[in-house]
Amino acid sequence: TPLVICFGEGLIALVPTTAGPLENCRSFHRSLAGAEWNVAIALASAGTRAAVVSRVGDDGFGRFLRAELEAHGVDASAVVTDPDAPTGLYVKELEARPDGSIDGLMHYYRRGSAAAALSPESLRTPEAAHLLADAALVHTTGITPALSATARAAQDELFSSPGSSSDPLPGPFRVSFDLNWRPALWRGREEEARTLLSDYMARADIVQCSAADAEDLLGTGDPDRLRAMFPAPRHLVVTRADGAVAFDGDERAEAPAVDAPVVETIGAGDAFAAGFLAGVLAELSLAGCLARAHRLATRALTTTRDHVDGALSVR
Ligand code: KDG
Repeated sequence: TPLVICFGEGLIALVPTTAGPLENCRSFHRSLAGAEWNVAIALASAGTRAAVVSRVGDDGFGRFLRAELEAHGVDASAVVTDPDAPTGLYVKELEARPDGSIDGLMHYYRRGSAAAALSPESLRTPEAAHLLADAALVHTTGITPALSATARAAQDELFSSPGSSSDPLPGPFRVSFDLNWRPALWRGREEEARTLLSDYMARADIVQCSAADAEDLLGTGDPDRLRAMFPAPRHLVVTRADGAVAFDGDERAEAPAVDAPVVETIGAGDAFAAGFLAGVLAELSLAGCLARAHRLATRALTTTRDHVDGALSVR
């Protein structure tokens, strides 16, 4: 069965048990986060072979993250432990809106993290090279190149044709890219982000993005306009609150969002992305890929965090 490698930072999420300013929050729920790690776990849970190439600190958080991958059947052999740099984390600040819903603000504590030291060498450790040689697909996002210049250099290599390098990566593999626009990681570098992330979108084989992220970064969230801007990727998926539109070459499919009682929105976008990839690898029809994506997203939305102890509890 095909192997998917997910390349990016695993994080610890600390989510307060009560809403309100952080200065008033005494207790926090700890879980696994990181878009690419969520995708790996959702893939493995859906029966697709998945591995993560990444770095964690030599600390309790890093050991927890690695153990979570292993507990969910994700290959963690290419997750390097950095003896010096810490595992990155984010803290969520919850605000109760007047209508009773909860809004969350993310505070990142990840500069100088172990994963910020991801680099082209990270793709060439014996473990990573072994996995890349076996990979059908490498999945990454717009978050990874924001981490550092070296992480970006590694990501650039995944998107460049093997012939263009004197030290090519093992392959061939297809590349999957989920835009995951995080303005907080690109402050003051928005133009650079726009150029770089559009370039990744143009070069990937499978591209996924939310309409809101595309609108904010590229000026449009309209699926047909985005398809006109990015005709090259075989698959392009644009998600909206009310449903998703997917393209496979000239084919177009649309599926309304599944109506489900929402218990937890955390990680639903990543579960959706994983479901679509699993569908593509299983060679389902385009409508079938969207159905699988919605199925995994719905499972994430309707499962409480405690049931999965963070497995899908991200965003
Ligand atoms: O997609 C969920 C991510 O936003 C979350 O896991 C945190 O990876 C993360 C990030 O860098 O924002």
